[in-house]
Amino acid sequence: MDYTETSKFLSLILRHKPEVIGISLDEHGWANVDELIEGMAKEYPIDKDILEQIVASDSKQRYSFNEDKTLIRANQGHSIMVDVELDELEPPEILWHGTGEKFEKSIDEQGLIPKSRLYVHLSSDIETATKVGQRHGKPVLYKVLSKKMYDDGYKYYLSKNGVWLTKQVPSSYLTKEE
Ligand code: HQG
Repeated sequence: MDYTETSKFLSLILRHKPEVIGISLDEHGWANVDELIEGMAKEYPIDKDILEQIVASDSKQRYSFNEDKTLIRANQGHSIMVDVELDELEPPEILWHGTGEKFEKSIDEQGLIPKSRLYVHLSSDIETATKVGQRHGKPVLYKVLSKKMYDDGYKYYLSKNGVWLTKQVPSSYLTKEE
């Protein structure tokens, strides 16, 4: 069974719109597993075993359970104000951001901003950044001077599933890979 559509819906609920199924997330982004399954029942009927299977097999490890598996949350990517207790860390020298050509002019002027999400998403490898960029059309790659930013006082976070996050990247820390 292919649960791609179910997983996309799960992302919508746990990152953006829990109200769609009449549930809410707590301040740390957790949803109650029983409430979630009940709320999803009409459109995407699943049980706890299937949910566990989706979480375990997710290609980007987008979700986590708490210890006793009564709560679930997305590891990153939120647009709603939750604190998923991200690890604040020193980033590598360089990180990558993939975007679409249509955003290039605006990014060159304003730098990277989170738009609808809480953070700007950065990758440690070019391949991942390219894939992220392709979601927006013809991909454009930016190299981010992350260590220099960090040394200048900007905070960096690493999500549980390995995505680097920061609040913004001023254009002075960006170069384009032609
Ligand atoms: C762009 C996926 C104009 C930014 C991926 C991006 C990622 C600007 C778009 C995660 C801008 C926002 C996030 C500016 C930034 N002017 N455009 N100043 N600054 N942008 O989807 O990074 O599969 O919110 O470049 O793997 O594409 O969902 O962010 O193109 O980790 O788990 O505004 O989503 O993960 O788009 O993707 P998004 P993103 P999942």
